[in-house]
Amino acid sequence: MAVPNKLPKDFIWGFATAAFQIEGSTNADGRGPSIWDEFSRTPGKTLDGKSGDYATESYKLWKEDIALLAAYGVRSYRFSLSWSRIIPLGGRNDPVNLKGIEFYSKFIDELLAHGITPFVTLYHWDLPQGLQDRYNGWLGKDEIVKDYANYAKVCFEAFGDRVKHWLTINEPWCCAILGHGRGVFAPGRSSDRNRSAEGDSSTEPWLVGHHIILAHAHAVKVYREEFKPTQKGQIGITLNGDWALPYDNTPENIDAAQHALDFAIGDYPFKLFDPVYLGFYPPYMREVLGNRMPDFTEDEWRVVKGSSDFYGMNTYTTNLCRAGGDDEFQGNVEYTFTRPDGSQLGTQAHCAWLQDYPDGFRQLLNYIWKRYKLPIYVTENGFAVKGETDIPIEEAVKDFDRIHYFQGTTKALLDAINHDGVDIRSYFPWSLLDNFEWADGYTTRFGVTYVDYETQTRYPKDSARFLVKWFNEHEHPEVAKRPKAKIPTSSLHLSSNGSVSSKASSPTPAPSRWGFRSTVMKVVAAILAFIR
Ligand code: PNW
Repeated sequence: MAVPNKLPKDFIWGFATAAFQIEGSTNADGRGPSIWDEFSRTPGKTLDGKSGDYATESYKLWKEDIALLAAYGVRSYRFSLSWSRIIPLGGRNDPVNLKGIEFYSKFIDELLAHGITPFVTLYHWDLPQGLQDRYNGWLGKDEIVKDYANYAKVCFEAFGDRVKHWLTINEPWCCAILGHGRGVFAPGRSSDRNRSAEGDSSTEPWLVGHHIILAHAHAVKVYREEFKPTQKGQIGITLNGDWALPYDNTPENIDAAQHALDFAIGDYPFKLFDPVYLGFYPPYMREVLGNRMPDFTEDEWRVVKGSSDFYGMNTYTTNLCRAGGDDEFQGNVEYTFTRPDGSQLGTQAHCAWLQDYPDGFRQLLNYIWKRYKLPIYVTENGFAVKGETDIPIEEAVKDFDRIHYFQGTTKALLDAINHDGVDIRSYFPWSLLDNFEWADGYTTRFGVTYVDYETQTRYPKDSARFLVKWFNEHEHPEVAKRPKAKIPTSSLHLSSNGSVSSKASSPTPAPSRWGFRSTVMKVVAAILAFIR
């Protein structure tokens, strides 16, 4: 029998974003500050010196964003809630901000009105500054676990009647290692005194990771005990992890790849998240970390083990691994994309850590499925085209390298499902929009939609068209077909109120609206006419 080339019936796909990367409006409607507000405003912390104060202005342009999602015909949208919009100071005894609840409530209703399933991340790195000031945020074990569980409960109460897909925490590795080890992400703590006045990179990342596991597990406990019986949703954590290949066939590098994998799932040395899935910390971790290694009490283990309904996977690339180096955060393995013969593993992205290698994606899916035996939700996967910021918009939207990346990953996804029998439930390319790429500021673009930050106009890239078409062709035959929507060539937001319109100094003259030929297309036509 021929292997089917369609997705399973309940498969969901859509695009992903995170609150701090898109919302802007950091002072609106009672929002409290988050650790990324302060960090991104501090000179030297982002590559272009820019903060998240405007981002893609999605707090103001949320209806336009949803209209764009609807035009793409997505089934689902993965977005995150800003904790400090909902509880401005963050703590369990601090007031809840009804305006924050109202904003996300309207947002969810609008998604549902368009037939788009909300897929909600509770925490995507924007900790309320109030909690950082009060007890050092994720380092304050007892407090943060209780405050996070309370915040989660507020969200289940407010939105759980309509939200059936919850992610507790996005990529804890980044909070722990990048935020408290290397010091390049908020709150920027590190032993490196050139970077940070406070911090201990040898202990804090491990404590933060440990506390995140506990906070996640307690939120899941609240959900399962108090909400799941009536709300009937799914809840889990989402981890970053990339595939690892040996640099060459020497035994030590074959071992290194295995070590990197052992270390790197969740991109965490020593599989730090095995407690969640398997109920133990690998002994090797204790061996290496000695008395720096935190542990759970018996009561805590009971809450932690089995605390994810699924495996949430964010994955971008594959690393060639060589034994050696002294980077403990990488498990003392060196990563490269250059093969021994000097050739590259794949196409280089704008950011140094990413090359295109779709076979690694398929292998990782198989590895995770065999190891954890839980359904996999792919919650992020994407590519930043090199130099996309430095070229005119009309060239940037022809994002061939990103299309190539998604051609590979969509095929790998389908093969993993249909040939290999891996239970995969979702695929969310990162990202709906170019956006605030953390320490890179706005210099790195991951969007399938180009954002002109001067005007906040959104221009669908060719990769968006590729993905929309691919999913149309590969959805299960029994999934109700949507009326064919026309993807707009661009969307200039209605120049309504506030700082958006006042700061917009548009290089594109006439506001082009959906259904009209956009300025870009006119420019392209003019260039073509000129060439001919
Ligand atoms: C993820 N690395 O972050 C995040 O979940 C997104 O918010 C982000 O925009 C996206 O991937 C693209 O970077 C990562 O250094 C940040 O390997 C850094 C790394 C990996 C993922």
